[in-house]
Amino acid sequence: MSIIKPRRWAPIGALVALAALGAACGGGDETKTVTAADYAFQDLPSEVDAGTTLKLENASTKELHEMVVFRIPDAERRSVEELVKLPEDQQEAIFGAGPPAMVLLAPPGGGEVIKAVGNGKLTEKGRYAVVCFIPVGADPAAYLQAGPDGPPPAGNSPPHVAQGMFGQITVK
Ligand SMILES: [Cu+2]
Repeated sequence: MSIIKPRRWAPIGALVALAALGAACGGGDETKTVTAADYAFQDLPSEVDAGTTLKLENASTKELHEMVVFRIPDAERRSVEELVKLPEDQQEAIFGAGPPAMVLLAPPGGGEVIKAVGNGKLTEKGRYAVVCFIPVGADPAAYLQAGPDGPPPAGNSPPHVAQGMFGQITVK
């Protein structure tokens, strides 16, 4: 399973510029709140208008959750369920081609959400995969305070995506 680290994705400036472009083109400016639970995304809308902002709330009292949102290439027809079960190198080829549209991290117990990549706004039309890669049982504080070397090793803990924490959103 892919262990993609949010801090590998640096070009936040480009995403902010895209977001500004999207705003100029009009479209929706709604906000939808997605709830992260152990181990699923709840209230994930299946379709939103371009310009919609996603917020993340963590309903868990013990697990850190993240919402990594990748745009799926237009030529890719497989479901998100199929894509997240591919071997790591094939997943990287699909999801690792560019930075994700957003990475939001929500600590357990209702702590402040961290916008690691993007501002939560979806501006480009298309199909998106929504995934949480946090390892089961990860120490939230250690994970959030990780330095440039990335989060602590996951050991044998599977990522939440392997427990079913994934979904799909279409931006129209
Ligand atoms: Cu999670």
